[in-house]
Amino acid sequence: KSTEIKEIKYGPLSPANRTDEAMVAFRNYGLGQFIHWGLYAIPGNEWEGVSARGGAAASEWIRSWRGPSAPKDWVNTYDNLYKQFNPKDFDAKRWAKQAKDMGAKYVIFTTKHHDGFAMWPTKYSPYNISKTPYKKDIVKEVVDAYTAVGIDVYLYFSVLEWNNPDYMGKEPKTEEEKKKFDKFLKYTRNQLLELMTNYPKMKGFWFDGTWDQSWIKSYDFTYNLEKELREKHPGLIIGSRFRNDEFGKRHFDSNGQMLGDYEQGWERKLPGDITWLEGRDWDCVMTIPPNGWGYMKDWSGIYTKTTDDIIDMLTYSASLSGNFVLNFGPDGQGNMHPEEDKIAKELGEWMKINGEAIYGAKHAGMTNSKLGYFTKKADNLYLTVFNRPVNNIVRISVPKAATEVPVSATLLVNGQMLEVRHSDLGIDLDKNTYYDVLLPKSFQSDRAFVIKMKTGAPK
Ligand code: FHN
Repeated sequence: KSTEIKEIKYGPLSPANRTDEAMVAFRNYGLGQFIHWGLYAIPGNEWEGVSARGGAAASEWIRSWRGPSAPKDWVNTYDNLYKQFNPKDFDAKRWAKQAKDMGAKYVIFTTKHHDGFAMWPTKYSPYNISKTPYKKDIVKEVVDAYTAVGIDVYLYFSVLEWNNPDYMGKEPKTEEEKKKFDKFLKYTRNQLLELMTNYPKMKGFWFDGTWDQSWIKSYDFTYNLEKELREKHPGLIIGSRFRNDEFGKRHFDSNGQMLGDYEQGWERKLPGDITWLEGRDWDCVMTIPPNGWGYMKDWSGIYTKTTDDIIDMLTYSASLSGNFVLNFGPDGQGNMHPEEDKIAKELGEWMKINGEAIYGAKHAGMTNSKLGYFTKKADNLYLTVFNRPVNNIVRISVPKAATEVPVSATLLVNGQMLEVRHSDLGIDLDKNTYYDVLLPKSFQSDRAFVIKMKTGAPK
């Protein structure tokens, strides 16, 4: 890895680790909700009884369904779905209440996915919600309903558009191609400015579909566009997926500096450890099925994550100072999948009791525990226990030289004081010493539970 620092003209446009109010709020969210909703919710990953599984990458990619199973004239059928989009059960207030009860502090909503269909009445394309039987501005309904319950709204925006004749994935070469793509870039800028103007309460963008050469080579345009967006919406938060430097480096520029306010690379995956972090902000976005962000009618035959899986990933993310964003894919009528309703309810019940160990909590810098994950907030140290020791002794490993050690402990769920003892095992080979928190046998829990500790100087 060369250590030579490159001269970069199109590097970061915002300081690392911003300390303004908007960014501090982002840093402390802990839990978010992603919603993928659009025309792809109508087919729900199948058509006339034929599953698109195997023929299309994922539910919201169903327009790209190819191969022997794909229905005849499928793309044309898909592009005309807007004529039947009329979600009779859609109620943004109901979604917002569910998210509030789940404990989400922010929501990321798909204003436009790769199919180019706009969920708001954009002036810049006829392919939008106003042309459907539903007619009304869904983005406005979502922004207003979620903001009203105190959940910050971020707008997902796909740059690439499969249906747009001016879009091309490859780098424009001929004069005609350059003219077309310039028109597309202007259209993109217009839509982004329109979204910020129409929905001034939005807090940021979650960009996607920025991996093609046409966009990557437009680094001068994207640099100036990001600058303009930030100037016109003070405090705006933009992730690392929006643009790249002049050497084509995405997420992090050629000197390893993050290109955006938070790292957006953790999609359906989580960092192995803290080393990559170096104080950066990040979010992990996660589907409940293995893949598939939009609605899927059929969840059979695949592993779909349980509430306990979600709690594990959420707590793990917080233990590495990141936000965890759980995805929901409502159906064509505006209802969440029953499994999503169930998980939202159960997760909310857990967060009501244990959210203190997540919201605003960060990496604790403790020696990893095999029992669960540490988070830290002010002088509180939390251990969320997933693997309860059979002897009820929660042994915490602390470097012998540590100046801060656990000095008292309670169960977060009921405030019960727990005995803490220093068990110096005298193992000379081991630079650590141990503090044991003793769990009462009488305490039982069918989900992960949190031990809240105060730390102080060793006695
Ligand atoms: O292609 C999209 C996909 O449909 C989905 O929107 C995810 C969510 O972050 N992003 C892209 C895949 O990386």
